[in-house]
Amino acid sequence: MRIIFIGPPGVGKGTQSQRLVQYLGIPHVSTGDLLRDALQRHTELGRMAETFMSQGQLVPDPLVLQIVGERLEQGDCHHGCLLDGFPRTLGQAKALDEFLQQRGAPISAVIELKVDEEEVVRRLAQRKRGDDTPEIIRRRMKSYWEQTAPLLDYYRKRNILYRINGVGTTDEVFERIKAVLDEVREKESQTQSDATNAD
Ligand code: B4P
Repeated sequence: MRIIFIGPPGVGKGTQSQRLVQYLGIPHVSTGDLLRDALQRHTELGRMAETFMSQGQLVPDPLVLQIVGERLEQGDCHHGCLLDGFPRTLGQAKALDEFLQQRGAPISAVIELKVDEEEVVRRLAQRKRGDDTPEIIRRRMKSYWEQTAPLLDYYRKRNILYRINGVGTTDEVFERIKAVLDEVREKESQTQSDATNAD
């Protein structure tokens, strides 16, 4: 399965992804983690990304596409993965479509996690990561609504968008996502077996 997680900063994408990849047996591809890792290893890409991340801005598409492209080429991603925080712009979404089309690898589902802004600010204030200050959180929110939220329509039109309430305990939220993905997985295996029977 290929799953995309979309939602504003601090909505719980990273938290839920960690549990879902264990449940689904697919790798977790988080662009936030990949960029932070590049930064820690002092690579040139990491240094360039830091300027944007520390100011709460999205990292430019070419840098993100380079780092994700390299990750998705690795063998463990060939049969599926969970994309956490990618794509975040229309340019990234189109580049991903092209990449997957060339490999005959469709997106199974796009999960939109939703919580209200007050709750997000409260959660992030507790985490205390370098980019979790009130001013930077506001900028990250702005980037989300301007650049990432339009993607919801892009995937809704393709009937692969599922909206999940992210308020509640992590167990409750996990159960909601799991129920949706179980259904998607069931449909995928039905389609596969229909195709096999038709051959
Ligand atoms: P990310 O690392 O993706 O971070 P995020 O969106 O802020 O966090 P997430 O939603 O995963 O929240 P989490 O589960 O951790 O991005 C960081 C930066 O990298 C971006 O601002 C951008 O600069 C750059 N970047 C990344 N991808 C990019 C891309 N594709 N293009 C361009 N730039 C990109 O949860 C947050 C907190 O809430 C945690 O402390 C958690 O414990 C808590 N929490 C989670 N679920 C909870 C629940 N149910 N109840 C209470 N608390 C909960």
